[in-house]
Amino acid sequence: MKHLILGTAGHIDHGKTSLVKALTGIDTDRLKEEKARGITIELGFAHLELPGGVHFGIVDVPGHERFVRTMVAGVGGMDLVLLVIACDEGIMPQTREHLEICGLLGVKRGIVVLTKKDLVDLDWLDLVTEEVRDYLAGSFLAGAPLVALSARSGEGSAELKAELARLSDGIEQKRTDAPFRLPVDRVFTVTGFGTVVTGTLLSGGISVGDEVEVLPGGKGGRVRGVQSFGAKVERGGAGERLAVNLQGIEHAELKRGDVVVPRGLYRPASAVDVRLDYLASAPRDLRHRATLRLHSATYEVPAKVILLDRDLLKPGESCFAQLRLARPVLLLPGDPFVVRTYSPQATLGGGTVLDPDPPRRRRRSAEALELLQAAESGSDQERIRLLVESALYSGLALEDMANRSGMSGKRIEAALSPLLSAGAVLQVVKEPRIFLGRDAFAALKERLAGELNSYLAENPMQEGIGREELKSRIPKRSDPRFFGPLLASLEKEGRALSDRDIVRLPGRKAGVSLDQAGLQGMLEEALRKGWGEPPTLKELGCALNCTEKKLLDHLNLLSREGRAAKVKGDVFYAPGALAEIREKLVAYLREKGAIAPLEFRELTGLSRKFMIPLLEFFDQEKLTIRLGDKRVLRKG
Ligand SMILES: Nc1nc2c(ncn2[C@@H]2O[C@H](COP(=O)(O)OP(=O)(O)OP(=O)(O)O)[C@@H](O)[C@H]2O)c(=O)[nH]1
Ligand SMILES: [Mg+2]
Repeated sequence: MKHLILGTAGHIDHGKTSLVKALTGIDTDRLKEEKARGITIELGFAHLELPGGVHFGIVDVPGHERFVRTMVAGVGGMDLVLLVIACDEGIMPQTREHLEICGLLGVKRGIVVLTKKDLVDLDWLDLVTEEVRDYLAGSFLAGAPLVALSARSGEGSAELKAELARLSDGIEQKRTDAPFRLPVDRVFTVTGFGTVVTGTLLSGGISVGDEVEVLPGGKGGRVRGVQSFGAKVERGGAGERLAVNLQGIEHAELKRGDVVVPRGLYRPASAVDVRLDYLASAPRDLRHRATLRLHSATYEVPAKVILLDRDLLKPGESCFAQLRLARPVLLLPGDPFVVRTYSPQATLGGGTVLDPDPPRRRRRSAEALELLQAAESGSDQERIRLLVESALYSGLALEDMANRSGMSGKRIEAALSPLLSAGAVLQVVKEPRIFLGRDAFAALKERLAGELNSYLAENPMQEGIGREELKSRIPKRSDPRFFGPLLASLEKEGRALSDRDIVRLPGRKAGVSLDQAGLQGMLEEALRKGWGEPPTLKELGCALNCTEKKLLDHLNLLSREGRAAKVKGDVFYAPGALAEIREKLVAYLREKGAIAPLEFRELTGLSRKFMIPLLEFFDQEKLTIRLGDKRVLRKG
């Protein structure tokens, strides 16, 4: 059984609801107010099965100009439209507007139904037919079948059904292998069951027990029951009108415009990149940054239009634009939409979503325009390459690739594999899989090499930079997880060398230039001069006009080389001076057995400031051991 959605369109009172009733026997005007006023206010739903094995879900829309927004919500998902024109009135304002909306929302086929045939004579019918044919030339209904009919007498109904059967042969059913997406058009409660939503399933299949999420709110729930065309089923498929009973979500938490999707799969976005077609019938130019209302599927949201390649869009023109939305909604690549104004009420244009979660774009950026061009007409490979490239240093995860391109996992893999083997795209994280473009990878690598080089230039005495330190220098808008592959690539090129927890430059030795040799000589000299009371770092800094940090580096190096003796973090002695003090101390202890600080002071002639660190140093060296306030020689 093939499932298709059939919808009505046309001016108020032209006989849409009567036509649906003539075809199906179902009166879709359910509301009291609809009955009283004789007009349709809400979307109406019916269904029709044709002998050829086609099952139509039918959406009947209101024709009143005040309810165009409701009409728009009904068009989402239509495979086929019946453009209803009453013979006695001919083409009227909403005939035009509805036709334009159907065109913008991607309805590809339809049948023109001239209703109320019983009210006119044949000559008149010929005139109207001609007028309609002329008008439709150039629209998606040019050349569409045309059926004249009377809902009153039933004349023409059989012919219309035959046309429907014929036309539906060539229409492909919506994709059932994609994730399910159900835009909600009605919400109600059924006593004993709870919350029920209805809608046209745009893709995939939804089954009893499925875990769902309602976007944009993100409320989670479970499918308790599914009805398709009023009958209980285990699974509803794409193209069917469904009523879905949801567990765990309250009636008040849902409204028309919400979308039911698998839990955790999609993320609503507050901007979309689109192809924007501006209707020739639009009353004035569209300015950059104008605010309009975007309608897609069953929702509408205010949107600021960022024209990406111009300042004005004239009626009849088309361009790339970014729509910044007043609140996040779920749109996917290829989704059609219309834009309208409310005062005065008018449909101005519409188009197709190209990138449903884009970054803020700079206007007139050649890169952005190229990306959108590819999204619109490029090959899969080109689209994926540009998507990854446009993510720059932050890289693009596989999941985001799927969301932003609208491609299935299989298609993405097929597009990715030649890109990976050509090196145009690199996988930098395994789980989840994240990719970087070639240029971004190379640029990040240069950044890292630059950090390594400049660190070592600033710290000539260091063997290398700490691994974590280097990792922390990856640019903020990138990701520390990329560090491993970046470093590995630098190593492969011989531009870095991992050595346990430091990263070195191959072939470089911690060492000093001539100038620095001079500085070291002066340091040694200063320590020797100070002898038992060497200068502090601060004093050295002033004397040698040098930063303390740099001096400390040099002193540490000197101490590693045995050219200075380190007594404490920043206290250094000339090796000879320390050896002399040590000798004196050992001789004293050998003779006297123990030494108190005061005695040490008499022995060496040093002030307290120098004496204490020295005594502690000898304890630490395990030369002496402290007993009360005295020191004795440590045995062994
Ligand atoms: N004589 C005659 N009257 C018709 C025919 N079809 C519809 N009507 C009448 O036209 C009026 C409007 O019909 P509806 O079917 O409600 O029109 P509609 O297009 O659904 O109107 P809205 O939903 O409000 O836009 C009703 O009074 C119908 O009885 C027809 O084929 N012949
Ligand atoms: Mg109606």
